[in-house]
Amino acid sequence: MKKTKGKLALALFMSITMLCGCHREFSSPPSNNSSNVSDSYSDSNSSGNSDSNLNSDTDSNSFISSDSMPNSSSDNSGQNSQTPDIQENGTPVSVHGQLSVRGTNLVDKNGNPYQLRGMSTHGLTWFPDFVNEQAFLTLRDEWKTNVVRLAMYVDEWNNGQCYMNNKQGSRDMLEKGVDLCIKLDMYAIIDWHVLNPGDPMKYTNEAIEFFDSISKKYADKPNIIYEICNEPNSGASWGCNVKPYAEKVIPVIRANDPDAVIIVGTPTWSQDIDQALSDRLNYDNIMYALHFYADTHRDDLRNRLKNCVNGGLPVFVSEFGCCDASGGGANNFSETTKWLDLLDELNISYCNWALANKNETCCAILSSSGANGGWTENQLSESGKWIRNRFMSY
Ligand code: IDC
Repeated sequence: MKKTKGKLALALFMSITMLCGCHREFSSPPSNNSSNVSDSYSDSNSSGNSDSNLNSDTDSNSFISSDSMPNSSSDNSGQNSQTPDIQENGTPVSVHGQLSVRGTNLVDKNGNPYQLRGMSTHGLTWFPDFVNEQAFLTLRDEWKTNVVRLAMYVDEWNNGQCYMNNKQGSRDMLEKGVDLCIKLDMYAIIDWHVLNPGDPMKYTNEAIEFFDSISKKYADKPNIIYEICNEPNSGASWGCNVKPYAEKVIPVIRANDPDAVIIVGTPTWSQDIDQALSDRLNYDNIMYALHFYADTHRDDLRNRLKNCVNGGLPVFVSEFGCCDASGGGANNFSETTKWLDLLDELNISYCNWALANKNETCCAILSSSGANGGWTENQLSESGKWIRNRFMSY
């Protein structure tokens, strides 16, 4: 009798897992060879070139055409008129306070739609120099941004440059960044930068431990937004991996900080927001991450975004690049303009990758320039110049 029951239970389990596809083996995660990763970033919705050189030396001056370059007086066409100016009567958090999610909108303490716009750091322990007060002040007062995304790589292949290899160092850098944002009255996104491994569940226990302690520490600060898994990939699916992971981590944050906005990454490097649309998380104040790299991801992904927002999904573009999905190749500013105009129209917040001076197309600062803010135009990369002008055009 017992045996039959056991067999029945096993059969039931097998059929359920087969139905939801959760029994599936993952394709192997990105190897320790960065060029593999870049190839795979660019695999879906790709309609453009996908140069896989991660450490590209490409300096893409020649790809900029003046008419795709925003400036302070134009290129406002797509702006949502409901979106208030960032610097209205004070600095961002004092004016807008605790943010929350209403329908598809991020709203401020008064319930008005509010758009966060800003830079993402590169890996915090790779480019620690960029976490300094002058740099953040420049982003706030000159670039007119209101948020900094603090990217803490969970597990990478460069020893010592990620959380798993250097928990205390990563945590110290992250807190330095959060404390600066608090001091400067900006919003801060705490990004658990899952990239390797692609399945966020692999470090669920570490994530729980980390988010419990960080959300305790900053529980009373309206500045903080939590991003619990940057980019699930390598076959991690919404139903079998990301959602179950989120259902473990979200309650831990909620127990300490009941109303913080939480961003949840989506499968295929945060492109498959449609998987989340049909199977939403049952918590308030959740936003779903969509990431794009403008020269790789174009109309297909924009259409997916429109459909999902029409279907009621609150989306946050916590990372995008003007170039291709490897972070290299050429910038494509006309596609970036299409993207950002759409985001403005839909009141979707966005952060640009990356505040760093690595010799890589996506990095905003030239490698010959320092980290201390006050950058002049000729200290910025083509991408840096362009995105700064876009921020300043609001
Ligand atoms: C890239 C960095 C690059 C680094 C690489 C591997 O720009 O310097 O060597 O990661 O760690 C993402 C990721 C983001 C990537 C970026 C560009 O979230 O970590 O940064 N990208 O490849 N998703 C799509 C592109």
